[in-house]
Amino acid sequence: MTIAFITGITGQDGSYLTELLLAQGYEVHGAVRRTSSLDRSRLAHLYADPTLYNHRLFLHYADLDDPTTLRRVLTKVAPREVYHLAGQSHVGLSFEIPETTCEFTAMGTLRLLEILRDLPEPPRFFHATSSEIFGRPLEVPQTETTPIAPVNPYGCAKAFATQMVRVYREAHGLFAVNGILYNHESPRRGENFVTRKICRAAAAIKAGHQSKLPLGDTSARRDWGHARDYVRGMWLSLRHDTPDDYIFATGQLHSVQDVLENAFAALDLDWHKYVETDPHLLRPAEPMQLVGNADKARTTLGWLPQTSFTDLIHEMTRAEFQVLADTSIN
Ligand code: F7E
Repeated sequence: MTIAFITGITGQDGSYLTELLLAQGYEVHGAVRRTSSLDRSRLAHLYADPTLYNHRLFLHYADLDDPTTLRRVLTKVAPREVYHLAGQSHVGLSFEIPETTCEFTAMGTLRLLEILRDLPEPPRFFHATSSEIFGRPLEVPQTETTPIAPVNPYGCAKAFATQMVRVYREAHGLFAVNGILYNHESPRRGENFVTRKICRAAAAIKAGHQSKLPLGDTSARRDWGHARDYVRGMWLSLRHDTPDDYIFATGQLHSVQDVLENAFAALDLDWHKYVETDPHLLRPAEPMQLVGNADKARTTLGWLPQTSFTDLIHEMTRAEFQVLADTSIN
């Protein structure tokens, strides 16, 4: 049975990846942070299954700022594959907490690489990096060779980590892969990312629980796909013969307004009546034209995104509405 280790297992991507790996027959171990809340709702359906939890799915207290514990856990688990998904992932927030962002996202990745390098049999390593490394790119769409030019602390931290992964691959011979992930969403997305925020608000407005939706820049455009498609890319990239960097993207740009239109239309609402601009939600700098060319992942790994933008936003909106309907019944 192949053993995998996931940092960030309780997040959106971690939960989809865990489902995928368990379905492929893996034994899955995840690092969790000790917090006062035990809310790991994205994994709840998996630990409720007595055939999985503590049989093929294991959680360990370990964190990126505690390399001694991380080393001990990794030595004991001896995984064949490590998926590194953890980090401070909110771009807007990275302007407020740049040091924490760099500590976890940049230095945390370097610490993990150092630990892996020392293991008797270094595992294959996947690093979830981001289109934010390109910032305001010279090329549209971007490829794996587009120069790095981040415009926010989060992008800088990811740029450092991405380049370190390349260094460890080339200088130390680690099987280390950068997945350059464009925005990827789902009903499990964190509530302060714009797609989830909009879909939740549309459902709450429809149910009469909310009347206004404050937003930042609604003209901002992103390349949005479904998280389930992106975790399949992560897995495929570690099964390939050689380690490399891959863009995972849909190749299509949509605006925040397009998200609004699709989410509100799914519930027969007109978004213009509810949206207001909140200057606090405008970012000091916005990246431009972040849209990816995933040809390399398609030709080398056979990866293709399978969910359209419209289907994604409709799925998210329906899921929010269903949660409210279930709550009102209970
Ligand atoms: O913002 C604009 C905002 O926070 C998308 C992370 O996964 O993808 C994600 O980063 C756009 C931006 O995602 C609001 O200014 C307007 O232009 O959903 P987001 P993000 O910043 O693109 C990349 C690839 C990552 O790697 C990150 O980890 O929407 N926007 N109004 C807003 N954004 C938020 N959050 N909230 C608003 O009210």
